Amino acid sequence: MQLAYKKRSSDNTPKKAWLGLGGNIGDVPSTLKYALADIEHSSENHLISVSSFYQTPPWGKIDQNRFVNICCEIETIFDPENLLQFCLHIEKKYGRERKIKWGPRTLDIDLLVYENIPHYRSETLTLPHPLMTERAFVLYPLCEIAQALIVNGRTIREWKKDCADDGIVILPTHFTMR
Ligand code: PH2
Ligand code: MG
Ligand code: MG
Repeated sequence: MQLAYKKRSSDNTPKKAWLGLGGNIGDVPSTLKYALADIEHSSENHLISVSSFYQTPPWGKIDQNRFVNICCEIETIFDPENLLQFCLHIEKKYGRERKIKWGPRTLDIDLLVYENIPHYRSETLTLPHPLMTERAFVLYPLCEIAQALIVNGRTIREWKKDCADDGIVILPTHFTMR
């Protein structure tokens, strides 16, 4: 009980947070579905909505396979640091290895935005995610589930308008909660 209490956000009420998930090694749509199920089945988090699945060209380091990316909204009782640790734990469960910056990965889960904390910076975490407003692979899925969310003074819909679509394709895959 003590541990569960310590993990809670400072005022003890669930907070909304938005996550960006992606990968380009293995059967990524399946990995993403398993990761979403793990989030939903954890006692600290509740899945609110999930975007479509997007096939996206590699960004930043272009000599690698295309990615599949999604975004989701959750309700969480974790504070930002513990939510990040939870995300890293799920990444590891699905074989994440950290070798090359922006390189190939089975699963990446990035904490994008955390409700009521417009800006946050520690050694391990910066909020909002510093590159999210430049990345079509984040803005396209995120705009589906959070178009009016304000990040750095603009809505996600406005950020997306300024972002080239990059050849992004919506996949027929869906996540359904069971
Ligand atoms: N993640 C990166 C680097 N480049 N490109 C795409 N399309 N999707 C990603 O998730 C991605 C990327 C580092 O986190
Ligand atoms: Mg990332
Ligand atoms: Mg990451």
